[in-house]
Amino acid sequence: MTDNQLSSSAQKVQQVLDAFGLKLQVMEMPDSTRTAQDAAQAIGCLVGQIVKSLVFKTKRSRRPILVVASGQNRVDERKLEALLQEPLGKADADFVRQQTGFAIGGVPPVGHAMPIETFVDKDLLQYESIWAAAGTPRAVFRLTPAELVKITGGKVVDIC
Ligand code: 5CA
Repeated sequence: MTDNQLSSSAQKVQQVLDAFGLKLQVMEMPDSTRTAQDAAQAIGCLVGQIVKSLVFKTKRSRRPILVVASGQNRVDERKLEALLQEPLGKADADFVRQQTGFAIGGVPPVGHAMPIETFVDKDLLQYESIWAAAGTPRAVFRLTPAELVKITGGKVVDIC
């Protein structure tokens, strides 16, 4: 299914999606999908239907934590700390790149350099379909909330 000419980062994500056997198709858009707002505009969907992939870093163990959140929501770090039972430090752009293998603006919910403990914002579950980044600031793919939960192995939580 790696048919259309995807950039190498987007191809990597397509291969990971193919491995799940879910027929999910990465698309590279003519316009930027760097932010949730950009992506919603480029796709023609609600901002809430965009899956933001936000990387956090635990303060003591310095582990990466991925939160996939609805594009209109702000993650409440206090709630995340309560779930983790650990304070959060700051994840800078280098940490995100190092842990996921992707640059901010294109971080996909799956296919990271190493598996990352993941939480799924429950607000995403209200939509029939949602859109996530696929490795670059122009690449996205459409999926259902159930598929997102499945491929991330994430825990659905109230985190906003
Ligand atoms: N492609 C779109 C959605 S399809 C996308 O990736 N959106 S995003 O929201 O998941 O990615 C941008 C996010 O990266 C921002 O919401 C912000 O939380 C985070 N971010 C932006 N700049 C920095 C930075 N300098 N350090 C750490 N995180 C950052």
